Amino acid sequence: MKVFVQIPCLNEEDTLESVVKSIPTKIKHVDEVIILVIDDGSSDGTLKVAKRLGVKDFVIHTRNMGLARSFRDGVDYALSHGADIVVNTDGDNQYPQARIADLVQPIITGQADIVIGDRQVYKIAHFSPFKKLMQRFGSYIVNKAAGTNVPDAASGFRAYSRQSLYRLNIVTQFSYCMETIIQAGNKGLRLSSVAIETNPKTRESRLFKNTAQHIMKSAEAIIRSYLMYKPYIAFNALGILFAIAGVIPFVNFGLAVLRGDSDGHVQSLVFGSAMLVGALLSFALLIISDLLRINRTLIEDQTERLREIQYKK
Ligand SMILES: Nc1nc2c(ncn2[C@@H]2O[C@H](COP(=O)(O)OP(=O)(O)O)[C@@H](O)[C@H]2O)c(=O)[nH]1
Ligand SMILES: [Mg+2]
Repeated sequence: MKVFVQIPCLNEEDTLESVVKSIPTKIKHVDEVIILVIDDGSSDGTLKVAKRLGVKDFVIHTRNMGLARSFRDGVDYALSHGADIVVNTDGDNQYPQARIADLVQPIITGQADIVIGDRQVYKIAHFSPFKKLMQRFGSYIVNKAAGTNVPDAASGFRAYSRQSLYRLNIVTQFSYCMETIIQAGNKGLRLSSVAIETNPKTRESRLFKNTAQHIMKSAEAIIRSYLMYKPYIAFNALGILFAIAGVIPFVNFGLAVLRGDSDGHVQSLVFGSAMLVGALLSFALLIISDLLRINRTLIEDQTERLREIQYKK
């Protein structure tokens, strides 16, 4: 059993040492723990620090390509070097690396495909009440869209089985954390959580400038993933709303005719027709998006098989 612990890094020279040093070298049922540093175009001494600490495996981006891409490239490296499990942790020493042993156990025993470190957000001292509320709300929405029960959907401290990585396709630039859960849930992968305590904050988040931006970007990622898997629900609801809004003025007009005062009610017909056109469009989009979804499923199937061949051990 080979475990790769990948650390995506953007200028983490100050904290990388404590991260690397706290990664356990021996884990029950694991033969080898390999540390993989993904340098996402750092301009500081991240690489130098990593090499000094004895890290031998690297993915190096010559310029900054973002966290989602860093994650994907790390996974690609790990899988092509024979990883059975890939653990992700951050370079800012936010997560307790010592708990990696607990994170991988449910995968080793076959009880889970993906294990997520639950930061127990309500306990984190430096999170404001509003941030805590938003984290809970975000997780609630993700779980609704994924049909899962993950307490901390935004946590980046995770372990993935090799098989689950064959099946996940990260397509958004942003918030791969949410995206992977929604995909995993919809693909029937088994997720579980392990409660962890986070380390004291070492620096501000660089992924988000402020909470508003965090919310906007997370919402965007959730809506996009949702549309990807359940477009019919969204367009069906929209279509029905338009249809109701279209039928009411027609009924109204009919009643007016029966009363004999149809004059002056033509606006109802105009409005009703516009709404019915909206309904028609929504239902047409429903069909198209559902066909696209079927197509995507087929392509994803092929991608999974391709990865199986490509990364064959
Ligand atoms: N902000 C940012 N972080 C990156 C990028 N590429 C890799 N990372 C790493 O992603 C991890 C999470 O970033 P961080 O700023 O701590 O975001 P947080 O999850 O909101 O705390 C850190 O290990 C970063 O070094 C990037 O393009 N931007
Ligand atoms: Mg952080």
